[in-house]
Amino acid sequence: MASNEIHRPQFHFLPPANWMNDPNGLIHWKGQYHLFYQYNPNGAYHGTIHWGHAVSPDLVHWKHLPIALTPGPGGPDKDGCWSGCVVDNQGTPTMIYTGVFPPALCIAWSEDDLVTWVKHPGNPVLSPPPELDISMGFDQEWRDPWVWKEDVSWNMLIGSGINEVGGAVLLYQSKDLIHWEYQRPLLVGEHLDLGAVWECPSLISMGERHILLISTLPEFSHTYYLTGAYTRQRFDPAIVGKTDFGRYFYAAQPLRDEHERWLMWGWIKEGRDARAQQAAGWSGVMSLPRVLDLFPDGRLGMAPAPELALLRDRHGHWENFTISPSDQYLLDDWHGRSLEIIAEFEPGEARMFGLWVCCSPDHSERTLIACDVIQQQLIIDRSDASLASGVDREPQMAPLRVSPDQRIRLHLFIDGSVIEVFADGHVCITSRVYPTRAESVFVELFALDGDATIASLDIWTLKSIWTGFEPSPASQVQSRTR
Ligand code: DQQ
Repeated sequence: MASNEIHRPQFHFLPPANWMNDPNGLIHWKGQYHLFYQYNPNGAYHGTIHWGHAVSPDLVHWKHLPIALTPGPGGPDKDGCWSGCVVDNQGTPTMIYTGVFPPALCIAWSEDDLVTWVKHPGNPVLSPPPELDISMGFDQEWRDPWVWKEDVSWNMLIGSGINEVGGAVLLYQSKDLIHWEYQRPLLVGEHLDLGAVWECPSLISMGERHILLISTLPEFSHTYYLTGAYTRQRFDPAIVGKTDFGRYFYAAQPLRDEHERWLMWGWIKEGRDARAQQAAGWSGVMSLPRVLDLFPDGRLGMAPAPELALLRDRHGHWENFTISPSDQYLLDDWHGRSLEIIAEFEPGEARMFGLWVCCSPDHSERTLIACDVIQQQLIIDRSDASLASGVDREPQMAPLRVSPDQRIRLHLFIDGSVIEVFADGHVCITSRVYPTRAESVFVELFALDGDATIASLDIWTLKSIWTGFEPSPASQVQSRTR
């Protein structure tokens, strides 16, 4: 199998080829999940950004649809159709997105259930407010609208940065999605130490509380969540946390589905150099859909969508066994590049315990996923993940409460070069590894400096998402070309 194929995910969404970044315009429309995304049809690099489009009946199996938005020569989006959202405007799906350069708010709508889009002839409908000292980056840092309706008004957040102040989320209002009035900053980063610019903001409510999501520059590696209260155009954050500690999960966007769940996807960046990305012909992967939840203390709960169980194939299950430092626990019948593992550990005497994944039998390639009792951390160690050069190897760490008598639940997905780990329902690390050897597909369990117990262990091989799509009548209509 060519290395391009062994690293290419089978159950994470990505376009057939070329570059993908942020999820955009997520909407559950007439029973179908629509995923738009930042897409460059001209190569595996960021440039000439279009909106790609895919649809799913079940959150798991996806089907590619025609490109939804193309930069318009001479228009306000001539240099790219950057991120934004889609709302239901009294039955008309309406896109609010960022044209560049300079940044400008653009609108488009669809009259055929989201397949083709008509750009508003009056675009751009809004530009950055002249009264703010907006910082310069690509151009003025002002983009990525997030829109929702409250009573009779549309509200909009725009990500921005203010010189000498820091990241900012700006609040606007409109009656018709076309005429917007700047209200005030919803939040500025003055005392938050979360970077100079905030991208891809979104605000969602869960019960009485609200969660603001922002992705921050110049770090360009984390989507943060802020839990707090949104009242009278102000947001007071009480808790700040990371949606993912891995530095690859970025520009996350939520979706309220027809089952009244909040779901979230993020762009998973590559961990290999630009040359390798271009040689592979693809770059960027969409995360698995996460179901969001709010813990009583304000932390964001995140779990892989239960629908992903549709992908499960062969299954192994074990209960109550001890893992000792002196023994090797190779799950040799359950190996592969597409795996799901749920492991419940009782730490006991062990100082560290967990799994080796993507292991070659001689251990020349392997990746450590471990809980560290001393450091109170979840760790992914990629020092030996790949024999290739030009790939990321830094360790990834997340704070995790680990005590000898308390069970820890790790839920893992391994998919080509993507690893997603969910620990105890709220700590996530997304990783990228690029093992070179065909046999780097094994999983081993381990404990260090003392025994640990596996209370239960489940492992499944997973099927590809590109088979088994059952188009509903709506998506058959959508599959025609423009
Ligand atoms: N990606 C888009 C921008 C956004 C950034 C451009 C975040 O709209 O701010 O492709 O990754």
